[in-house]
Amino acid sequence: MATRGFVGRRRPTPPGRLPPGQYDVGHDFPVLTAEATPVVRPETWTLTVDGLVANEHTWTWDDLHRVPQSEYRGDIHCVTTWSKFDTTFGGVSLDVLFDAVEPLPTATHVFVTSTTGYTTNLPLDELRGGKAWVVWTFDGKPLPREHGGPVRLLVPRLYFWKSAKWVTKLTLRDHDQQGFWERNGYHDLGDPWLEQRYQGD
Ligand SMILES: Nc1nc2c(c(=O)[nH]1)N[C@H]1C(S)=C(S)[C@@H](COP(=O)(O)O)O[C@H]1N2
Ligand SMILES: [Mo]
Repeated sequence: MATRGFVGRRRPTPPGRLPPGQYDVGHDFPVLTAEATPVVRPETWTLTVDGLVANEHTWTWDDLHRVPQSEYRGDIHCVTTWSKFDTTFGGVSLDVLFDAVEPLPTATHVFVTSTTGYTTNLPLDELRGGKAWVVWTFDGKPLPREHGGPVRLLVPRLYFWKSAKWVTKLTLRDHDQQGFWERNGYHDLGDPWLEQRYQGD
């Protein structure tokens, strides 16, 4: 690798690229997991979108590979202050899934659940319009288990704790219900550009 001799020398960050209080983590991809890392088998894994929708639906791994795929190329920001530039994740835009289930007009928030019981909450608008994906590749390779493989949520415009690893359910609601970190003092929205780290920020 051409840059090996230069590890430790930080590239200057273009102005405006880092949200306030963040630093460029470089080539590292830290792993942050509150629970034990599960073994999730693609053959038995499913993704359900339910709650305030016209057509509740459950996708298998094979089903998800049959709908139009898309990629995210860009940065991610963890509330513990690292940001990672130029990531590439591949999967399916949540727009495709929402088009299938048809959210009811009363739906305003989404409660996300992982196979492990990890949860997080988001406004529905933050997941629509090309802003969120379920992904199973990172840099063109299968998403590693410790990073949420086989499938994780990706919501790169918000702090990375909203991007639930081993995601299995999205429930649309007419109110916000706090997830795991939010109940423990983290912000309900978590916009890195507004530095919404904790409740009250
Ligand atoms: N299921 C689950 N998803 C999770 C977490 C977790 O602990 N469990 N941590 C969150 C946090 S705080 C961050 S920063 C990212 C970390 O993802 P990574 O380990 O792939 O870097 O996952 C988010 N999704
Ligand atoms: Mo995080």
